[in-house]
Amino acid sequence: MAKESAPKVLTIDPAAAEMIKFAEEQGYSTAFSRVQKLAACPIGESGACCSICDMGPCRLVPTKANPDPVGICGATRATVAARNMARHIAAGAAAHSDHGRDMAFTLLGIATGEAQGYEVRDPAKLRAIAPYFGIKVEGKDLLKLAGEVAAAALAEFGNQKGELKYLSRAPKKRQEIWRRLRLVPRGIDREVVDILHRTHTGDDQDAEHILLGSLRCALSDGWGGSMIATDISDVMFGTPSPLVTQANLGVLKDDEVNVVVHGHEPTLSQMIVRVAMEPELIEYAKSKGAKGINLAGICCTANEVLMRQGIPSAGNDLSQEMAILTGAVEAMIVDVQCIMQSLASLSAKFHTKLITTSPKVKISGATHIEFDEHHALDIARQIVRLAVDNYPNRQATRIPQYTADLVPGFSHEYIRYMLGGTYRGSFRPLNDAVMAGRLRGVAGVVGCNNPRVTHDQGHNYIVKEFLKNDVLVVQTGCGAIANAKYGLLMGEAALEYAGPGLREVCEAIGIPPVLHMGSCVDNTRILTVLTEMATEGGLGDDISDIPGVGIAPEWMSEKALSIGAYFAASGAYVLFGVNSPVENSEEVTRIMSEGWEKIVGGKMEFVPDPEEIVRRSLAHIDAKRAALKLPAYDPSKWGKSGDSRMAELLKLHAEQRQRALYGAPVPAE
Ligand code: MSK
Repeated sequence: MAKESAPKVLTIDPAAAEMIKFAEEQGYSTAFSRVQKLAACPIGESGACCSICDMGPCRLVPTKANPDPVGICGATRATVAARNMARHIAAGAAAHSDHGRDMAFTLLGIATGEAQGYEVRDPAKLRAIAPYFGIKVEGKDLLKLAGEVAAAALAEFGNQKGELKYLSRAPKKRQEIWRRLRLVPRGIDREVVDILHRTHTGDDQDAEHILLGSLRCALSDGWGGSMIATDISDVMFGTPSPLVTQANLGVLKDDEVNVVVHGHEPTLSQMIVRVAMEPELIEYAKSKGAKGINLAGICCTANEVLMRQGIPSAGNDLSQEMAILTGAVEAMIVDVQCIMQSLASLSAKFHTKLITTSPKVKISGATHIEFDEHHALDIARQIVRLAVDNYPNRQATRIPQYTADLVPGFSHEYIRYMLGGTYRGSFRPLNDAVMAGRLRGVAGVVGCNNPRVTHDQGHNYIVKEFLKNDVLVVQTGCGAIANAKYGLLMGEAALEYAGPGLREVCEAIGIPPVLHMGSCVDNTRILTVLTEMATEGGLGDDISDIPGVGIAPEWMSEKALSIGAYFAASGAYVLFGVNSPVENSEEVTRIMSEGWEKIVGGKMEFVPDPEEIVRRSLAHIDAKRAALKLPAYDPSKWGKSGDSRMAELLKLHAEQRQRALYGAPVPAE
């Protein structure tokens, strides 16, 4: 039977549902309407299409008459699926890493005095990362050090031989595995090019070998480009620590100029945050009849300014069109990645100005104001002024009145501090909680939205199941916002959803049961947490020993595949929802799961059913506990600490909040 192209329920987000209904009534096209008309290509979806040369494209679909088809050149289903996967991973690694490169260039601009408006906001982080690049800190002033770190980071892209410097941050045992398997990335650009070369027609035609190459490329993202992006962003804009802010479309304001930043790189958005607070621009907005300037974000640019300045998020990936449908957005400013082309035609139906800003990204129909860090403040002012000028053109608005509070900003530095304190920062309490069984394990639930499955439902269901089972959850990207919208990133969520052991941990430390760790590039913060856990003692000596899993329930981007692959290569069990892009080859499916597990200790599986994801995850966590000879998970031992009356009151408060937000205890699953 043919698969449905769209889920029966499009979203669990009441704000998005309101906008979808409006779009349907008015005949506006959105991802939610297009997915109902456009079924996924069954050949491409399963990795059966080879289009890398002009003898094809060849569709390697098995039939009764030809159960094991090959391409015109003789390429097997395994080779084709592996090549496609490797190319996806290389594209994802390239996107993330290029983001890191841009951050390094801006840091260099700070050092040379050419990056207008930027500064080193976190000197301690700069001093902390310099030694990884082999740079001595003592006796150097900040700008000199910034220049040396930026130059060393940029050199990592062009390295031809040797090892990426950040690999030394991984557990020793992990580094040995990589060296033994020749998985050590040499230079970031070199590994991306290596994949594009070896997957050219007539090159590498051994599925296992192609996929090993893709792991090396992914590692150059996770322990290279993305980690550089995270670190240098922290240096320039500050290392995040918890603060309170809000998420969902209700953060847009009816009486203010709404400026929405969308994409990934924080360089321009940070300047927009700054200039939107300038009295002259606020006065200018007032002169146009608005009460002020309201900033909000979408996707990971949102996460960048959310966790550092508390700028609210209007939503995740599938909310980008919804924001325009409110009629209340004067300007949507986009940089790179995850920007739907449809924004141009949709915004043309409203007064919204869609502004592209990256030298790499233009969209027909959008206004292009090219970003250049040498004139960042001037460009940010020009853009905000343009948004203000557009306010008088606003027609009727329909902002769905849904918002939820969240506490983002759990950098690994903050987690270390909150667990131990200023003078004895440590991951010991976290390891102790896992060893005792208060925490059954840990999970990273990350990644995108995908309209082929119900918007936010996979994230929401899986996270709640983990909480119930005493699994501490960390999140990044659109997954974090998916759960922020339902109050799961607040302390009260521990009382409402957490099992007894996890609740005790949250009460003792004073944290939400779901920790927001940043944007997609910030998955590297999770690598650092896992490394800290592995080296702290008591949970083995490698990431592969830790009772933990990584999940991307609603993935859609190539970056997600790169993230999954670098976590697997680092020893983690990674599960993807939605569908399998290698389904057409049992061999490739097996290599990426059992095969990788044998050699690198981590694996990558594609499991569309969220219940099965939870089942496999918990089984894996329990097996890792058993391998470490930790006590079997027993929730009946926990939950007797704390002030039970206070817990009741807080639970009541949490229920009232949910009712106030959504009119029902919890949005339907
Ligand atoms: S934005 S890559 S949809 S997480 Fe980072 Fe969201 Fe996925 Fe884009």
